[in-house]
Amino acid sequence: MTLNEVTISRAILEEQHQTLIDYLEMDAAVVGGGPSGLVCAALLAERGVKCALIEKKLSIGGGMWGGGMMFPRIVVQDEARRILDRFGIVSREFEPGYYVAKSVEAVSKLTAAACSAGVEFFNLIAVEDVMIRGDGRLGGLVINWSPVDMAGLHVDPLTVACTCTIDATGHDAAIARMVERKGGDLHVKGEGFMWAERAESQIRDHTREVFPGLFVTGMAANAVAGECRMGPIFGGMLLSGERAADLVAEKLGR
Ligand code: 48H
Repeated sequence: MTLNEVTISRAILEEQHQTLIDYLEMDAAVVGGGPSGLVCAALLAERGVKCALIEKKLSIGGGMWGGGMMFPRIVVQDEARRILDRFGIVSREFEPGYYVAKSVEAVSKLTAAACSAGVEFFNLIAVEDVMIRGDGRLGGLVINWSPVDMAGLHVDPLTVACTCTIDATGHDAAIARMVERKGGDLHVKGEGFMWAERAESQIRDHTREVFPGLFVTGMAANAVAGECRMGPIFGGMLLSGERAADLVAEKLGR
């Protein structure tokens, strides 16, 4: 068999072009591919929700790759260990109640699970704005290639329609801030000091629908609520992603 470069290019263009068209309308758009977004997307897709994950960076995984200060290990507490197990992420008990796992394995297995469940990934695409109409709901996202933003190019975006949006953009709570900036009835209080016990115990409660059609998960949930940060303990991220999936599935009647 001789390899034809034009066929290779056509395969990539036709496949991804059609995928993008297929996802111009979807049930759930998860913005941000960190741990909370990955768990949320994987669990939604497992329930048959048409779900895309939009990530502005090249790689999926957000802040989990780097573990704690670039030591590629994460800590997960007792309550969240079952989520590590569910995704086949190996962990070791360090002291009673504290489990350590390898961050590269954690990101890879969460990503693989999301792929297997049917999540469609759109990396290198940034959400730059939101669509809110007369019904007062967030019903769509304004997207553009991340390199367009990085290069400061004046290129107009495209849009996708989604019934539910999940802000999993981490510390920035980028989507919630867009709603606030454009005059939506939503106040992002901003993240508080480091206090692992407090931050981890509150994050599930802060994971909620903060604006019609917009759910927050992970660090974004704590940032909207003015809650503390927790450092490199990731149980709260996993539990928050799971909670967000439950809330969105309930909203969608799944
Ligand atoms: C598309 C975007 C956009 C955009 C951002 O930061 P993350 O890993 O998010 P979480 O909340 O799942 O996990 C937080 C965790 O990694 C962490 O930082 C912790 C626990 N910190 C504690 C502490 O005390 O510091 O991932 C968010 C992702 C990133 O990959 C961004 O690139 C992406 O969202 N993103 N994607 N469009 N507008 N904004």
